[in-house]
Amino acid sequence: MSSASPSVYHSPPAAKDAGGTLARLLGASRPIVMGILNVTPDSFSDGGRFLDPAAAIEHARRMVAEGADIIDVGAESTRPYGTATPVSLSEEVRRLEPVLAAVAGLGAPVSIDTMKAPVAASALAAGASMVNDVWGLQRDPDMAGVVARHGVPVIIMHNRETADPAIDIMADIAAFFARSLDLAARAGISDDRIVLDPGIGFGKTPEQSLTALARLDQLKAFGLPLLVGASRKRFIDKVSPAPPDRRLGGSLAAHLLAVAGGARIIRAHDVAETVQALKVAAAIRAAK
Ligand code: HH2
Repeated sequence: MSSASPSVYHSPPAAKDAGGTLARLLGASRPIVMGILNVTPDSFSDGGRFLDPAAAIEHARRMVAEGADIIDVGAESTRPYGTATPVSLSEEVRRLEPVLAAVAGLGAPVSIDTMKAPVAASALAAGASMVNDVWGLQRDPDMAGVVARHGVPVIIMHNRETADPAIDIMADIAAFFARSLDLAARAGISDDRIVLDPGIGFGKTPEQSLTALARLDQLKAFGLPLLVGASRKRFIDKVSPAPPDRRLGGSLAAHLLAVAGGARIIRAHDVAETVQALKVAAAIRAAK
């Protein structure tokens, strides 16, 4: 990551999380909804729809109005199911620049979905207040340092280069988290700023994604909040064939069960529907 701009990358700690963004969010007794904003041409379900900054900002505004607690902004598709075109550092920053400050001004905390430390640093400087790393601090050796210096929460997501149907996926996820948590501790990231995510659809067969959802409660052993992002993912298609934009029912089913299994944060494309499903499930539980 030598192409990082030193002025941005080595910016002093901003004590971004001085107000305890994560603690405040998790203080709510209900599940937290993270709305997805993909400023990309090629995301698997909505690529190209929000590449235009005005469309992106409008979509974020709508998600906040619909009840999103966090907006997760990404400018590089992770394409768990195929080969995304790698995006250069400068292109990723260029896509984010016209969008981040405006989205951060909408009132919901913004997380930056990137695996590149300089992109995270530049996004934090532009108004993001959380980092969402789909490689759990293990891809870019500078990522843990950036998170620690800015004092922000980080989402550590499990990932693998390729799926291996022969492995015990829960053991793999637990071993991955242990490595990530070690990196976090060495960098000085405190536990109260860490969220764990099993990475539904990432380096997993569809069956392993189902297993990760079914056994989510095992991950509670880490004692950290859990995030699940099952929205529109391919395992849904394996159970009930449908293209990505017709997987809302499967997404809601997965997310309701994820909450029952211990998820505190749900990452979703369809915010209004997700908020409604979570509210109704909670009302039914409360009426018991
Ligand atoms: N899934 C995607 C991207 N980022 N981050 C976390 N923490 N958890 C996830 O499950 C997750 C994630 C993939 O979804 P999407 O952003 O819609 O697609 P793409 O990566 O193609 O932009």
